[in-house]
Amino acid sequence: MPHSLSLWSFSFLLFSFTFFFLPIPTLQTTLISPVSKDKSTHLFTLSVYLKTPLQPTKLFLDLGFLFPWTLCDSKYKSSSYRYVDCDRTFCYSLGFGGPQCSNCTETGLPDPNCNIENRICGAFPENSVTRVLDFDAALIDTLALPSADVSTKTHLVSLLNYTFSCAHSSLLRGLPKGVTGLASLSRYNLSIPNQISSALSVTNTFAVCFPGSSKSTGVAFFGSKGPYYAFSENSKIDLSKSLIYTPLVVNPDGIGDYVISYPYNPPSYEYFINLTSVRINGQNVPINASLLRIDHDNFFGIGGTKFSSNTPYTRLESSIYKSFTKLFVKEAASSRFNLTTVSSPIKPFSVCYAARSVKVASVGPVVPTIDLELGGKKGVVWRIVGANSMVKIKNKKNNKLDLWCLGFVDNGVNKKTSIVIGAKQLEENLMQFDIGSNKLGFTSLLNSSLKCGNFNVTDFAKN
Ligand SMILES: *[C@@H]1O[C@H](CO)[C@@H](O)[C@H](O)[C@H]1NC(C)=O
Ligand SMILES: *[C@@H]1O[C@H](CO)[C@@H](O)[C@H](O)[C@H]1NC(C)=O
Ligand SMILES: *[C@@H]1O[C@H](CO)[C@@H](O)[C@H](O)[C@H]1NC(C)=O
Ligand SMILES: *[C@@H]1O[C@H](CO)[C@@H](O)[C@H](O)[C@H]1NC(C)=O
Ligand SMILES: *[C@@H]1O[C@H](CO)[C@@H](O)[C@H](O)[C@H]1NC(C)=O
Ligand SMILES: *[C@@H]1O[C@H](CO)[C@@H](O)[C@H](O)[C@H]1NC(C)=O
Ligand SMILES: *[C@@H]1O[C@H](CO)[C@@H](O)[C@H](O)[C@H]1NC(C)=O
Ligand SMILES: CC(=O)N[C@H]1CO[C@H](CO)[C@@H](O)[C@@H]1O
Repeated sequence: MPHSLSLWSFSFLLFSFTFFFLPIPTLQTTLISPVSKDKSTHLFTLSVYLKTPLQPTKLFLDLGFLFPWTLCDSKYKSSSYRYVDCDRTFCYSLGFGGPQCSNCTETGLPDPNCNIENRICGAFPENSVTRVLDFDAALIDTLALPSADVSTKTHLVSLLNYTFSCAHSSLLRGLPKGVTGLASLSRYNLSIPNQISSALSVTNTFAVCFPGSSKSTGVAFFGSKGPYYAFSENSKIDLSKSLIYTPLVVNPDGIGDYVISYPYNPPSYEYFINLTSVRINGQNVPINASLLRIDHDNFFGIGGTKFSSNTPYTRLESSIYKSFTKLFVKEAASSRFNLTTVSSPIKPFSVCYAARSVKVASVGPVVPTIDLELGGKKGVVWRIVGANSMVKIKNKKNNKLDLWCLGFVDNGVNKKTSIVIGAKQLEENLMQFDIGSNKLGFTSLLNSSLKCGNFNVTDFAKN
């Protein structure tokens, strides 16, 4: 059984890196990484450079899993990688899920110096989509990302001590085609934003814009609270100025977030927000309020609302799903929209309309707006319009009647988190995760002339 993560020792490790080994702190450094949408899984990828010499690498972008991992097989060629010598306490403190030592024969890495007597730190990487767990080695190698600084346009900034887990190719099953690992953007110490922040002494903040189409490219900015420049009609717009803020809530109970289990209960490293009510076309969705709160009483952290980039559509607890869809259907039937559901919706959805009966405007299908009201300052609302609520389905049956379906799914009962906001609902929003001060900044919608593609980032790791 994997053991727990010891955080004090890990901070000690970073502490020593920070104060004794760091290169001279740079000026304001914003790193930029392309974000793309996978056509078949509807999940997102992040492009980075890895190894020596640097190789463009596509990773599955995950807001939730603890630490990054990468395929280490016979094709892993790099002159700069190294294992971490095993000392049980040290491996434990590294934070890859246990004090287990591994040996070099357990990874697929070709290692001419492999001596099975050389014990190295192990790691427990996990596929957050399929929830499959692996055991492999912890590895250190070079990660590099382009700098946003215009004066150094083609300049790459390197992290020489990027620390991640190796994984076997079987762990890639269920992830977008072409990816060779997972890019963790969680709150955990080993996530990519956290490693960038400590290695370069920059703010522990990242922003991400998930593209709404596999034909365009979005962006992730690391190490900066702005500016985030987008380009529209010959003008340059700093979108960090349009952000509105809401607190990021820390779920005190991380239990159940990952397959790996801990003998004690660390906090969740996922991003929760304080959703207090949901309105459809201005009408309140009746929700049992206790489902929206995180219940710490029994140390299970049940309830509440989080973001997840490993589920394509928002998942709602059953009773919420029922009242949500009921109200949506009622509002959509009102004279303003005059929409009647089809009798045979396409799974996993339950509310669909014939595409020809739905008008489409610049911000997507004209349907009732969904407002998520968030805690904190009054009036903070995350508005979901048609482009983010409806999914176009090419229907092969039923006389090829194309449909627009409400892109939310029933998550059943007894799941840890009541509302899991998925990929579809995150698209074409700029979201800033300020991990250092637990704040989320967002722009409710980029409009018809401004989308994630307007950050003008080119995906250098196209398959
Ligand atoms: C990376 O780690 C090695 C070994 O611990 C250390 O010698 C080196 O200075 C570190 N480099 C950076 C840039 O932190
Ligand atoms: C190294 O790992 C292999 C594969 O898991 C295992 O069979 C072997 O016993 C290990 N060797 C040592 C010395 O621990
Ligand atoms: C609301 O949900 C809580 C937790 O699931 C449950 O204990 C309670 O009975 C529910 N209240 C109503 C009125 O349904
Ligand atoms: C509503 O739609 C139905 C058929 O979809 C149509 O017969 C009716 O005239 C429409 N009503 C209004 C007020 O547009
Ligand atoms: C969520 O917001 C409500 C209403 O503003 C507030 O009473 C509650 O304390 C907040 N919860 C958290 C966890 O911030
Ligand atoms: C889109 O949003 C940008 C930034 O908020 C604004 O400058 C622009 O005028 C908007 N365009 C339209 C068509 O609404
Ligand atoms: C950004 O991309 C758009 C569309 O491809 C192009 O028209 C514009 O010139 C680009 N702007 C900059 C500053 O690169
Ligand atoms: C260096 C660093 O960021 N360490 C943090 C790792 O995570 C723990 C628990 O969240 C923090 O207490 C440390 O400060």
